[in-house]
Amino acid sequence: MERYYQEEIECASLEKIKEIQSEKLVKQVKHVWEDVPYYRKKMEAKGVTPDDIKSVDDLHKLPFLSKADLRDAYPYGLLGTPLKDCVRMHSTSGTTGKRVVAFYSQHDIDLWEDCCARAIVAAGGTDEDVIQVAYGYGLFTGGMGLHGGAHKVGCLTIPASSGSTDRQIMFINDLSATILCCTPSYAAYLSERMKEMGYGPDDIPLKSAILGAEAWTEEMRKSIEKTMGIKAYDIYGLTELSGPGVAFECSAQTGMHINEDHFIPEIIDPDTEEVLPEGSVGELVFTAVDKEAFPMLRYRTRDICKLWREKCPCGRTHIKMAKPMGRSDDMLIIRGVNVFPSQIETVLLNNGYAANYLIVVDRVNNTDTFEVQVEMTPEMFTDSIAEIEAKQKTLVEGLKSMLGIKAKVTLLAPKSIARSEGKAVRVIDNRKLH
Ligand code: DLL
Repeated sequence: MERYYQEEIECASLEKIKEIQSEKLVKQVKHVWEDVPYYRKKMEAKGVTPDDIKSVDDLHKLPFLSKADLRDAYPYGLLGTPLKDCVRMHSTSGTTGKRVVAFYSQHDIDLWEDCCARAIVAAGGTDEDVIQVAYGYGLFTGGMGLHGGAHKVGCLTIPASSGSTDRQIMFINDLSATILCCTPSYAAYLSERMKEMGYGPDDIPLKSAILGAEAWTEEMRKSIEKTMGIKAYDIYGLTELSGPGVAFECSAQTGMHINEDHFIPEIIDPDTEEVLPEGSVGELVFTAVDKEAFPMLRYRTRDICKLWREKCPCGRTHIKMAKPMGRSDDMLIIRGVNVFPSQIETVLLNNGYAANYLIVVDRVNNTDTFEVQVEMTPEMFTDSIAEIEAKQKTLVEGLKSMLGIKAKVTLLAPKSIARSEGKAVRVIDNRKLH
């Protein structure tokens, strides 16, 4: 039987959701107009006042916020409450060096933890579970966010933080951890280590994992699920909006439900800023309608995504988002062609490689060079030049048919690319185009 953390709202009718969104939006717009002079100025420049916002249908009238605004207003210019009412901050890297700093009141922490608790329950979590949080604790939101959610659900929480892989594996086994929370690349690494140590899927006590903070493919999910004998759920979020838990996957594993009673999503054309109809691919924009201390309205995430509504077998009614397909700002344009790292990963995994790869882009004599370095798995490792060349050729062809451009492929020995304990670095762009 499907369980929910907050059933009434998670399964509310569309009509009810719109009513809640409208009521909260009207209140939130008044709040920023009165308390955030930076945003009020933006509204005035666009000729909008709180009187123009009567329901969620008026959302498009409001100005956007972007990372550039966070930089301009750094550090306190977007605060919605006096600093003395804030109880926490988190931070992440910004676009040009300045870090993004986000602030939380106790109310904001509470809502954020509720969102994470919804995700944990959707992944099968109850107060009987032992949850190992292997996202980084500290300025990054992953650790503290899932930690707070786990407490709300009543799980025994292991605040492992990231790193110390052998210790992670010891706790998973000795304390019979049933739910693992970390980045998908770290989950892949943990699963690889456990396999090497001789653990088969049936020896590992874990039943599920809640993985997010970076892009990962279906192929990577299947491989993690198989190696550890678990179900792996996606979770999405960003620091500016709170952290993990903006959206999460349910047992259907077909897109993530957005917690739309707190975050109203839109999809826009990143160039024209025009709002696109449901189902279109474009940039994801969120309006946080409950946040007091750091009230983000129409925040441009730069994540390229798609939204749709469907009758989900899990019973939740909230709108779904696809796995982000890349970012409108870190999408690579190589020889004029748009390239998403996830496309490359798909080709590699479909050809039996693990997600241990680097994309290296440079510009020589005014022409882009494009190299994909990937590790051979221990099973396929060989030092026969002929065999290596044949394998490289297969990948070059696979990438060509996926992307339409030719890449140089370099096969590396197993374990030659440094493993990440947090978000993996997959792209090295030496072109310095910005
Ligand atoms: O990564 C929050 C988080 C922590 C989410 C733990 C999930 C789990 P930031 O460091 O601010 O916050 O990075 C936010 O990461 O705009 C996306 O580009 C990317 N991202 C987050 N979750 C996913 C995901 C956290 N499930 C940025 N799939 C976002 C793909 C993701 N990309």
